[in-house]
Amino acid sequence: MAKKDKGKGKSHKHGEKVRVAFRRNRAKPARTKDWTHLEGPNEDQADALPHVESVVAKGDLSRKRTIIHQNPADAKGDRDGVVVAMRGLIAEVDDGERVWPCTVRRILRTRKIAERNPVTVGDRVRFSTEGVAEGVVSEGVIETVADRHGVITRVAGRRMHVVAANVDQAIIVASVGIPALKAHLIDRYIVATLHGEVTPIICINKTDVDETDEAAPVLALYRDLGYRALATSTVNGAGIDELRELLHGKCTAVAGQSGVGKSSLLNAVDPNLNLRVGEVIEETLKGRHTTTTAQLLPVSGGGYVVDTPGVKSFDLSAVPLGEIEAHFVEFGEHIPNCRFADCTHTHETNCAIKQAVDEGNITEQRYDSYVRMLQERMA
Ligand SMILES: Nc1nc2c(ncn2[C@@H]2O[C@H](COP(=O)(O)OP(=O)(O)OP(=O)(O)O)[C@@H](O)[C@H]2O)c(=O)[nH]1
Ligand SMILES: [Mg+2]
Ligand SMILES: [Zn+2]
Repeated sequence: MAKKDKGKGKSHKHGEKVRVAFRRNRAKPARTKDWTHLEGPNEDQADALPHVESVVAKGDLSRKRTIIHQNPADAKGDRDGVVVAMRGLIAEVDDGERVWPCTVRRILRTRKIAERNPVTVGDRVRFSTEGVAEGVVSEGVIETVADRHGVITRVAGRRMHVVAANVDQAIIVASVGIPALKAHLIDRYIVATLHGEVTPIICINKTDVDETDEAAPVLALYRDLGYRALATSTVNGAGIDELRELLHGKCTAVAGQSGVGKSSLLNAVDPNLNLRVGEVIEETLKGRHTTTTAQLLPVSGGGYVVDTPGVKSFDLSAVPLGEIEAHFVEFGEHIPNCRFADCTHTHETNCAIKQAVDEGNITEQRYDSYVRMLQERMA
């Protein structure tokens, strides 16, 4: 597959054209490679799917959608791909050539019922396209899903929803101005992220309107805890280069309240992403949920991002109660010194955590966050 000039691709605007071009691409015969070693609906085998890394720019219209190397169908018409978006029950799967709308094999839906969604954005899947008509709602059927690492989970009502899978790190975006900076919310995102085995990175956006330098102490706090924390502005460009560097070669989910500027940040990092951003609405002081579904996108320079929709409240019921303390890194060294092995660090006497708070070794803010999360779960 001949590589084309990447710069050339970047000079073109995206839009509806992207999809049209992919449909045209279909005409390409692509059944040369031997994938028989991956045959069969076996999850262990599916796990051996080639690791998706390289972004091969194949010309002007494919940059946004080309997320895996060339990956022709095997003799049975099965292909490997990555789920780039979910539209209801339809998974949009990119096999490196084009995006295929796929349904999920019933057996797979049943097997993964506990997880609520058997397939989510970022999943590596094997799907069959044989005997499926072109241009209909679904053109393929997902047969297997590779084991996941790094998941972003959220609870919708009473059901667990995996927003994104195979994520290495999450940029937790908060903002100064509107919406206002809420450290407690950052702590909640950190706990949720660590629970999913994803590395959190804290980002405080809209620093161009930070007249009182509100971001600085918050950034300092998280840096002290050992987290990467950056200040950004899509208006004056602060921190954008640093953010771009952080995304390089990784799969990064971008999470945070609606209106903090997640999509704006991604557009600043890579203008070709051309994501929809919200309008400024001063009256309501609330985000408008401009991004409505998570989608996986390659960023120029290498790496992938999952832009996620903001949520109003962030439910932590996916995290077992006893696990919460483990996600407050600074608690770790003190916990063994609590008098009671099952100390919850709330009402107990001789609690090393409370003592550390008194002595200023754990901040009030972090301790309050912990207590709030615990109380909420016990209510
Ligand atoms: N002042 C200022 N405004 C910004 C900045 N970044 C984004 N905004 C504005 O914030 C608003 C929300 O931006 P979005 O990028 O849509 O926010 P989002 O986090 O993607 O929101 P959802 O998709 O609803 O979750 C828009 O009006 C942006 O113009 C910034 O650095 N400074
Ligand atoms: Mg958005
Ligand atoms: Zn304790």
